[in-house]
Parts: sequence; structure tokens; C-alpha cells
Amino acid sequence: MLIKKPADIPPSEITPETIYRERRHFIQGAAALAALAALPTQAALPAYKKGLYGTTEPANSLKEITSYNNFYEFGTDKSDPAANAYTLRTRPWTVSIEGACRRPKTWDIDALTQAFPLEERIYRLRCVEGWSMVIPWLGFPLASLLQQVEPTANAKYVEFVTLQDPKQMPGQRRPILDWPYLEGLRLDEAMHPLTLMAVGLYGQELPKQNGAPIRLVVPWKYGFKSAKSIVKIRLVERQPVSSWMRAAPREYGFYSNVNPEVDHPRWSQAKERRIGEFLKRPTLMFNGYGEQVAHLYAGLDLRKYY
Ligand SMILES: Nc1nc2c(c(=O)[nH]1)N[C@H]1C(S)=C(S)[C@@H](COP(=O)(O)O)O[C@H]1N2
Ligand SMILES: [Mo]
Repeated sequence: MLIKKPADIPPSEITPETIYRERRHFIQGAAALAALAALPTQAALPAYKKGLYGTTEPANSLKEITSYNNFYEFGTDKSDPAANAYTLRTRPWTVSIEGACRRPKTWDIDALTQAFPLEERIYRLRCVEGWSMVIPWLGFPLASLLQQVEPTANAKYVEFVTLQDPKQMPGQRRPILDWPYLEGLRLDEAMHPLTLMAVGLYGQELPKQNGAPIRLVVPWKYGFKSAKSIVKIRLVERQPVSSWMRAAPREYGFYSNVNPEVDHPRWSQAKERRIGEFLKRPTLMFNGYGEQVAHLYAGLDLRKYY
């Protein structure tokens, strides 16, 4: 459970004992309960296990992971999301899974987080701009969720839709992208055991700048495929047109697999700079996950299908 019901929490767990005693002077009875419910709680996630697909590379620090972000809904500078994402309201929050499936369902985010066992997956994230990080995600395989809705034979692709609300997301007041942020995967990519729905990192609830309360993580693709703050997942027959494909079709294809041999028109993809390091390191095919995913693209011309 992400947030415990107030009745289950001893007040001492929410505020230091002294503060709680001071509050008692002026809060009584039902009013006290209401006030407790309104207090910010340190979000606790259910127990989790270490995943099978982690890397042994050292993870970036929490500070690095939460202060250098791409989340254009909150501005285009790397420091903007950390400064601006506080306006995002992550409760109540629902995720609808719809389209070509027998059992479409709208999940409450807390029920969703409890429904699937959480795993820690330490994944490399490679941004198409040429930097990378190692992030200890907490999440569950997207496949577990998709199996529940029973995709039909018409489900060939999966579309991911970020929240659209310019009141909460100031970046959406400007036409930087065709909002809401939209991404897509082929069904077999979505069902791959590496593909994660992340609800936390470093053992805690996902920080807002990293895509709270739930975001996609596809570690062998460029970072922009990993859509943040998702409200809708649609099973569809036709290949989705992502926000980046729509904005710059010559620069962004549907697949967007990390590939050191196929350059982006503006950035070489041969090397990358790990955040926190000075020297660049070579970029690995499929971001180093080739052994697990290369078979998905057997026979596909990766220069054409970039
Ligand atoms: N909704 C949304 N999702 C998004 C983005 C965005 O601008 N909006 N940026 C993408 C890009 S370019 C990257 S590199 C990753 C960055 O994830 P992080 O900030 O958690 O490291 O998020 C991706 N997901
Ligand atoms: Mo990115």
C-alpha cells in the first residue's frame, strides 16, 4: 500500500511525538482525524524483491536521478522538473487499460501498486541526447498488467498516454509537443519481461519529476520511450504515432532502440556520458540488453526502422 489509511497509523508514525502533543491542544475528536488524514505522510511501498534483470554497475545518486530530468510538461531545462513538478497531484489517480482487450479496467493507483509484486530493477537509462544514468527502479512487469485485461488478436501495439492538465503541468500551456505526451510499443516489446511499470525508485515512491505516480521503463530503448505519469494504456491495432514522431519524424522513429551505429541527425549515438562522470563511455547495442531483446528485431533493418 502506498499510503496507509489514517486509522491504521499510530500518530507517532506521522509526526514527531512533540509536534503531535502540541497539536492535541487544539485538535479534538473528529477534527483531529481529519487533520491527521491531511498531513503529508512519508510514502511507504509494499515489500519488494530484487529483480533478475539488474545491472551490477553502480547506481547514480538519488540527488542526480531527481535533479537532472527530461519532463517537458514541467519545462525544457534539465533542472525544471525538479523545480516545477510539485504542482502535479498524484492522488487520486487512476490508470485505464482499454482498447483491444476482453477485460478493460480502470485501476486506482494504490490498488494497482498492491496488486502486483514489486521488484527492484537496476537499469541503465540512455537518453538520445547522449547522457545516461543507472536507476534502481521499483515496479512490476507491464506483462503482468496486460495479461489481466486479456488482449484480443487485434492488439498489435500498446499506446501510453501521460496526464493532460495544463493547470498542473505548466509546460502544456505551450505547444512544445502535441500534448498529451504519447508513446507506443509493439505488443511483444510491451510483454517482454524487461519492460517495467515503475512506481518507485531507491525504495520510495516515485518522485514527481521522475513520473509519479507511475511510468513506463523500457531499458533497451532511448529514454523518451519511457513515458511518465501515465493515465491510460490502450491496446491498438495500428502502430501509434508518438509525440516525438509527430514533432520530428526525421529524427524520431517508432522503435528508438539504443543503437551506437545509427546516429540521430543531431547527435552521435556512439558514446554517452554517464551523469556524474567526466569521460564518455561507448554506448552498447540495445543499451547492453541485446542478449535479452535482439531476437525481437531479427530480420529488421535497424537503419530503416530506427
Ligand atoms: N510524459 C513525459 N515522459 C517522458 C518525458 C517527457 O518529457 N514527458 N521525457 C522522456 C525522456 S527524453 C527521458 S530521457 C526520460 C527521463 O527520465 P528520468 O527523468 O526519470 O531520468 O523520461 C522520458 N519520459
Ligand atoms: Mo531523453
